[in-house]
Amino acid sequence: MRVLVTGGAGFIGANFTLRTLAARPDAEVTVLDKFTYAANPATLEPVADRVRVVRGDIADAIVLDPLVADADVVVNFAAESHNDNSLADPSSFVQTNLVGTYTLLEAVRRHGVRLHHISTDEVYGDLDLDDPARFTEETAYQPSSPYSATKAGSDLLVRAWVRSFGVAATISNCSNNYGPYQHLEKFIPRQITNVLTGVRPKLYGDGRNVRDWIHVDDHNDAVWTIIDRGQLGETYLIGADGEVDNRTVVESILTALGQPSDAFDFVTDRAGHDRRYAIDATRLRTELGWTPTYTDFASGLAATIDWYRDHREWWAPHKAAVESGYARTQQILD
Ligand code: NAD
Ligand code: TDX
Repeated sequence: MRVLVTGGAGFIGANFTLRTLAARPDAEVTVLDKFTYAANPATLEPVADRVRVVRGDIADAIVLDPLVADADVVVNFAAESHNDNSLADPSSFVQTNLVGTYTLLEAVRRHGVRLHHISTDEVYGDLDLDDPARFTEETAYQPSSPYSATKAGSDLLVRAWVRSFGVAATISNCSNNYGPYQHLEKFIPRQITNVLTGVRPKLYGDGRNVRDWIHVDDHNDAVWTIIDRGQLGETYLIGADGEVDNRTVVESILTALGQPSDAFDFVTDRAGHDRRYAIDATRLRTELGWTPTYTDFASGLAATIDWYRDHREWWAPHKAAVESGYARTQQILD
């Protein structure tokens, strides 16, 4: 099978590429990636002889067209992905997440190629901490940030192209991923590498916001399950029952790295900060038979801490720039 992985040099797409090469000897993988600040070229270097890597933009139809024509399936991970950046400047989010997805849809439509579109649970907005509800495929879209609004729009474009033009597509909306090769701007790698470099972890707001954590390998196994057995035109939620509040995550990282569990700072809260996300993945489990491997967040987090401790060469050159960017907008609160 010829697989085109857009955004395949970023966190989830690169893990998908590495896992596909390891588990699917029949797969021929091409990565199309713009190599924005979020891509780390070091991630795919060890497999450079087994993957064709093209530097290009999903919003550029001329680059995209021959790659799509040559594929059996396109898996679209390419996106601007960080909420904080979308608050500072939404323009690249509109361009890549909306115009890019539109350009990709037109290419798969032209060539009759199957698409799987990767999306997020943030399209559903947020839940109160004491609300027993979780998101399902039927929950109404109510995105809060420029990032989640553009992801919601991209999902709606995919649905319209399915209905109006018969494009063969599926969509998945996944909860927060963690694991190796995640950019240092994101919560878990930021705090692990803070502690490893002698900087105190930084919690937004009161630290009680809840995220529903899933290991990136479980997300990517679910994506292959949907490509193999999902119904065309359908949406599947992906989650592994991993709800934890941010303060607990930071305390666990500090303890695992031998620091006092209260050695963190509270900083300026994120504007419009979603309170809680929670996924009900019953449909994926019962209809398609997917189950996660990492059912214990604590052990998945421990493995991730070990990975960052053992792979300083992957992240250390980028750490100072990420922290100085945050220092411009965030103040430590008393
Ligand atoms: P990431 O920021 O680590 O990687 C995104 C990749 O896309 C980068 O390699 C970047 O260079 C590339 N890219 C950006 N604009 C591009 C363009 N115009 N053309 C081609 N490539 C482009 O993001 P991630 O965390 O790996 O997220 C991947 C996908 O998964 C995104 O669609 C995101 O919305 C979705 N998602 C992420 C999470 C999460 O927890 N990280 C959860 C659910 C869904
Ligand atoms: O330094 C920090 N301190 C902090 O308290 C950072 C970077 C984050 N946070 C909080 C904000 C969130 O409540 O931690 C939580 C997680 O933050 P992010 O890593 O920025 O993730 P989130 O905003 O939840 O979005 C992520 O999951 C859904 C991904 O970045 C999205 O791409 C995905 O769609």
